[in-house]
Amino acid sequence: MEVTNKKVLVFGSGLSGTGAVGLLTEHGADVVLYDGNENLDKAELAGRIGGSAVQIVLGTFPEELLQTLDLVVLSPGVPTDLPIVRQMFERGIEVIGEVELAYAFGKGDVLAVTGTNGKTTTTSLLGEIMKNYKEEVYVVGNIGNPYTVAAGKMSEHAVAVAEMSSFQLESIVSFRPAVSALLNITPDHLNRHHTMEAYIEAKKNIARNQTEEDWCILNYEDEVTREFGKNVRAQVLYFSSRRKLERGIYLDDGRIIYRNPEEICICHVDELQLPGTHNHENIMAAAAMAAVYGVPVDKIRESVKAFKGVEHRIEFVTEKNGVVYYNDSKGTNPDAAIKGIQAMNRKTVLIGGGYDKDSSYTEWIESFDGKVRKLILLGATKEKIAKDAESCGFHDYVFADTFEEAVLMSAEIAGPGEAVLLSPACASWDMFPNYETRGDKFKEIVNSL
Ligand code: UMA
Repeated sequence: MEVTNKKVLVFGSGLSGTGAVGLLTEHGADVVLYDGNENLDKAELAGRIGGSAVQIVLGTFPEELLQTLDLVVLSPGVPTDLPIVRQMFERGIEVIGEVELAYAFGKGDVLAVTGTNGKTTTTSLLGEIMKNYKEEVYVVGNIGNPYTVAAGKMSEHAVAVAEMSSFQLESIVSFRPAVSALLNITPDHLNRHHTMEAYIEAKKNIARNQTEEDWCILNYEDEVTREFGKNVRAQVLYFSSRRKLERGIYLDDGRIIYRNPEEICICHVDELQLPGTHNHENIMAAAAMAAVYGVPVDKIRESVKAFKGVEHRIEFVTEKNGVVYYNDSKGTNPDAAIKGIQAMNRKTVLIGGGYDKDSSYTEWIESFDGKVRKLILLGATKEKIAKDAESCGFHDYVFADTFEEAVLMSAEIAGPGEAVLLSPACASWDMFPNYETRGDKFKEIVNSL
């Protein structure tokens, strides 16, 4: 990709936007950084991008700018159907996502993970396995490290282990991972993608440019991903937590077996530090990705056994007065939050609610299975969840006005032998910049009890 002396607009000034500005200026582009939020501090932003000669535009988009642009780089949080983005497409301006830009400039191989849930755990573990095997490994993408920042540093021996969201995959053009994985697909982000079909299509983009030389790892127990396997060009390897596969990676009587084509035991689930079938699936996916890439099984085994999991995902915080506290702030959709509930082995006071992504909460409430003694609701979705709870015949909920109030309430309600679980089934964006800040706040309050 040639950007020298080209006029490039970077849309969004968050992590991805500032990463993209850095990469573009390094390659001699004439960059304009645009953000729709007029309340941002220009001086602070200029400082963040190294005080470079980049023009910063905030607030309403000045349409006259359109005629001057050669290329637009979208941040993942910017919807591709915004009227101004549509105008860019209509005018024939090249519009790509931040991931595509990084891919164009990055060197080496990419191993990419997507799916509705389990992405971060799988990506983190794969990152650990790769670091155990190779010198130059970058763990990038939705996990919180913009790919554009790493792209500028990569040599041809580098491996990028990339967590890819549907937002990021929506705007790729030539992004082609050597190994991809699509872990599972359940409804999420429907306010952005509008239909389940559009969400699935975005996810499938992960394998769009792969060829017969590449590999695609898919979940045999998810109908969408199983069917998808029939249509990808890459070599497919399935994982399954429920059956033995002729070729693939699967659980057999508690043992993780990799069979491609010879049969090798990676380890027994009792040797793992992460509980739950969903985690065994993530581990199988990461192990399979590494194995098809050529990592020796003993390296994989070592990393898998040492892996302790991810912060904010059913993370044990502390025990106070006989109550155990778990932070599952990463439970940002009903399906992820169901996994949180399933992992509890005692009566639970659950804190839920947050940003509205147009989800339905009935399946989540049905999964409570007598375990949830009280549900504390907060955020933009509290009324909606309460309505779904009523329709499911679950009446044990209360409302909290603030996050702090919700946590303090949970401590008052929970008794010895019980658990408090923050697993909101919603994104945090109505109250926090991200789920990490929400989880950190939870831990801070709990630890100060
Ligand atoms: N903005 C606009 N107009 C819009 C939308 C946003 O101007 O219509 C501006 C905002 O004012 C803001 C900036 O864009 O200043 C934010 O951009 P962004 O939302 O793309 O956020 P980044 O900081 O660049 O973070 C993104 C990912 N965020 C989203 O996809 C929403 C991060 O994933 C990712 O870690 C980061 O890039 C680095 O790759 C977070 C996430 O919540 C964890 N992801 C979603 C999820 O996991 O469910 C998809």
